Amino acid sequence: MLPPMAVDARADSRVGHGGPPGGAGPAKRGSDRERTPSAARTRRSERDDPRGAAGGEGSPPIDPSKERDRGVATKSRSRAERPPRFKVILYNDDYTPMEFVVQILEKVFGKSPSAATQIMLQIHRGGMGVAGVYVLEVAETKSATVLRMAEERGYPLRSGVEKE
Ligand code: TYC
Repeated sequence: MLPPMAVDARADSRVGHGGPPGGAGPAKRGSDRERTPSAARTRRSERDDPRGAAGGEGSPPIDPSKERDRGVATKSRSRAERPPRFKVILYNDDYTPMEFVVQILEKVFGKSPSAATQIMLQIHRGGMGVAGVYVLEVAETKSATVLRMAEERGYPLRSGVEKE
């Protein structure tokens, strides 16, 4: 017999199941529960902020003129700025063995065997697929590694880099 709380938690964990198609992997019950409980949200009463999303993560409003008075650098760059990301794309061909593509996805892109197989099949059926997303330099290095490894074995596997 489950205590009432346990029953509630299980009901909560079913909320918001909207993963990508084909995501038939094991359900991450733990993380679902962390993300969804409304109880956890209401507990944060100190962040009861009527400004909502416009207030930006509950940080106090910053008056740029005051910042200048205090000699704080105020270059107008957004706090959350991050370098652009680039997709490494693999393209299908008729000759590169499936096992080799799976190996590449595991070794170069750090995919699990099952994720690597799914991505490879997606490329095989759809013509191309995303092996991973990185900052430009990393994406280019990985793409070059793919081409070199394929070339070494005489496979025509192609890869490229595209802005996300
Ligand atoms: N189409 C290839 C075959 O049938 C397999 C393959 C998959 C090749 C993905 C390239 O990026 C690729 N052997």
